[in-house]
Amino acid sequence: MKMTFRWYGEGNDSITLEQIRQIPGVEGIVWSLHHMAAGEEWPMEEILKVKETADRHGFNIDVVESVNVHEDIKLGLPTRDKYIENYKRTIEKLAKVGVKVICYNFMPVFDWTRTDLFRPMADGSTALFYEKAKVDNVDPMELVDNVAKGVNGLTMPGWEPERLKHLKELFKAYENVTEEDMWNNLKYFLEAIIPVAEINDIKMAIHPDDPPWPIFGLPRIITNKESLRRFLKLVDNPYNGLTLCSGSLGANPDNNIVEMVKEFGPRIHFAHIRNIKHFENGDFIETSHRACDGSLDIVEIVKAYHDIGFKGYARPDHGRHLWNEKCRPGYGLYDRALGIMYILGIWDTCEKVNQGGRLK
Ligand code: DNO
Repeated sequence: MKMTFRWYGEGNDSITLEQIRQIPGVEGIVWSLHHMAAGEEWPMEEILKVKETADRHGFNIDVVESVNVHEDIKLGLPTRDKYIENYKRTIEKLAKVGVKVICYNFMPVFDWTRTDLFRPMADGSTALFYEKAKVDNVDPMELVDNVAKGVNGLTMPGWEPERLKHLKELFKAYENVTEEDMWNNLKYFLEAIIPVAEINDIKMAIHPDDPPWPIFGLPRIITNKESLRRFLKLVDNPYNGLTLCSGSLGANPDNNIVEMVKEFGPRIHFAHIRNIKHFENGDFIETSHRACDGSLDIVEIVKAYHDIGFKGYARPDHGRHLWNEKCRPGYGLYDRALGIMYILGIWDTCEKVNQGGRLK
């Protein structure tokens, strides 16, 4: 397992590379050109700039999260071809600086969705929270406004104001789009890009829908084991793979992440590891990574990765906001650093036990 840390870029993150450098085990930063609109071809100079900055601090830039997919591709509009061409050109450019994995998602309109970005927890920290009844009843415009207020002017992937300005039109465009249409549109996209990814030795890794069920009447298709199986068969090629996000898929208590790690192992190119706690009414909150703090057994999940000899990339996913840190929701320094130490603690213990070492 190669440990990474998501970083939003120079001037766009409260955390510095010097700070990340001091977290044990981090080999690379997970990055993107966050100001690029979905569908645009990424400029080589800007890619090179990120590479130089990362090099100076001794990090690899092997994983990009995300190269976003233009809505016309998800909708299957005739205009999709030009955006797919741009996507291919971006893949080629990223290969030139040694990128190995591209994470992306195929969620209509919204990326991840929460109702509360700073929900107070009993210990005085705050965390991302999802209130089911609220999403079931709220006008999506209101939710977008709340998120915009909560982030204090910082960009949030998936919630770009530019794109969400057109929310009404977007909803209209999806009105008659079914799940089967989404599957067809995804297949069309994959058939076009996977051969380019393969030639350029870049593994594509789809991120599951978060939460893994339809919201606001929009179709969502990457939600459980069956859909992951179907996805991998759409284009049955190792370059067509997964970002297995424990917290996204784990929001549905029926999803068993350990089983997924075992079944999809070689096709998992990127592991997002985080815990959440379910409530009976369908709400959930993002807890610390520790197994006993949430509903997911992170010990078993990390052990499953170890058991399959996972060689891919991993990152701690969202963390709580601790010690009054001012940061992007879910992306503070402290709790993600603690998460890494927990994950590596489990990993190192598995290593030692496997080598016949005794735990004294
Ligand atoms: C949330 C993330 C997602 C993820 C994208 C991938 O923090 O897990 O925003 O980066 O969905 O495209």
